[in-house]
Amino acid sequence: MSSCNCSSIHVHKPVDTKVPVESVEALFEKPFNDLLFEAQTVHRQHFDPNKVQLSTLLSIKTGGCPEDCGYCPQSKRPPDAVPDEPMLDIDAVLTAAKAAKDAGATRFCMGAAWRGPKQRDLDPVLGMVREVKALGLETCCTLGMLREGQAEQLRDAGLDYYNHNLDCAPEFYGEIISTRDFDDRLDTLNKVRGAGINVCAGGIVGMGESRMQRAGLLAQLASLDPPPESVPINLLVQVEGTPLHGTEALDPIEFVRTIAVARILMPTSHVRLSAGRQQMSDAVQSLCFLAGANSIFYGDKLLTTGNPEWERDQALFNKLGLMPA
Ligand code: SAM
Ligand code: DTB
Ligand code: SF4
Repeated sequence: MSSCNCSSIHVHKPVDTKVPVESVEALFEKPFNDLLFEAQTVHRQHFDPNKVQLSTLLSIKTGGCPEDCGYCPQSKRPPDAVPDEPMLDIDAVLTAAKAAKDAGATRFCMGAAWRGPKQRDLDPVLGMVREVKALGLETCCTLGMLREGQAEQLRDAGLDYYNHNLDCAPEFYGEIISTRDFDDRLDTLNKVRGAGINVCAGGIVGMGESRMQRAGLLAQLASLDPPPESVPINLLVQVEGTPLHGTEALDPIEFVRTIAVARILMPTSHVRLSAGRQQMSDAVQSLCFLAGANSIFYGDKLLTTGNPEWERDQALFNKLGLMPA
């Protein structure tokens, strides 16, 4: 399986997966109430339905990325991209991590706008992982593609989770990114799994993909063996200047369906309602929790774009009787 740069008119047959795409599509086709009931039933078999895990993000190296991911404001290709900034120092990282812990987060996720870390980039990150972990937080990193031996170094520093998203179905991939292919992503996930680090892998919807392609993304994630412990489902945050700015918005009900299908396919994974929450009403977020989402990014910033303020999330949790896990 490799990426394809052919035009969008060319229709690809879905790639064969352990979990067949057709069965995933059949879930998407169910009446909404039946789908949500099934998702909530599955959810209750494995989790406390009123608990939500809180992860806080910090961009430790922002902007100037050589990759061409069409959704991303940190790629240096768009003319008004986020400027290239130096890596944060350890004190800034620890200040942010302590604030996240005080606000109730249990996991701290450090992201870098890299294709992948060079050894001289990884060394300071290992120190950050060690010290954030020493604060009593779970640690997560998202640094791009990993080379041989890097996952083991991260594990030895105390990394609990590595986030690396498949982003979209293989059939759609070539329309979004040309600088790395789908198999490169699977390869990094294998390295993470092989080192014994928990896998955090999800994708983005609302990029103009078809329902079949949303099903294709979830079929790929559910076919990872074992499935990822953590599955972030991002709704595209449309940033001006990025190639995907202006894409037709995804119907919120279809987004809720995506969460429900993820929950049914990966019953023991944490499904994270991820990017896109700032633009979402409380009602749509509540439906996502009913559909089985049991994790969020918590804190007023994602990497470079906004996320609901702590106070708004606390008010929503109070309204719904949700508790931090
Ligand atoms: N550079 C590394 C990489 O791409 O692997 C790590 C950081 S990257 C920003 C992490 C993930 O954020 C991407 O894989 C993508 O799924 C998500 N992401 C980036 N920009 C986004 C956007 N505008 N809307 C939604 N998700 C986005
Ligand atoms: C994930 O799946 N979503 C997060 C995290 N993993 C790294 C990133 C969302 C980024 C949204 C755009 C931005 O803030 O730059
Ligand atoms: Fe770079 Fe990651 Fe953004 Fe792609 S998603 S442009 S690799 S920062």
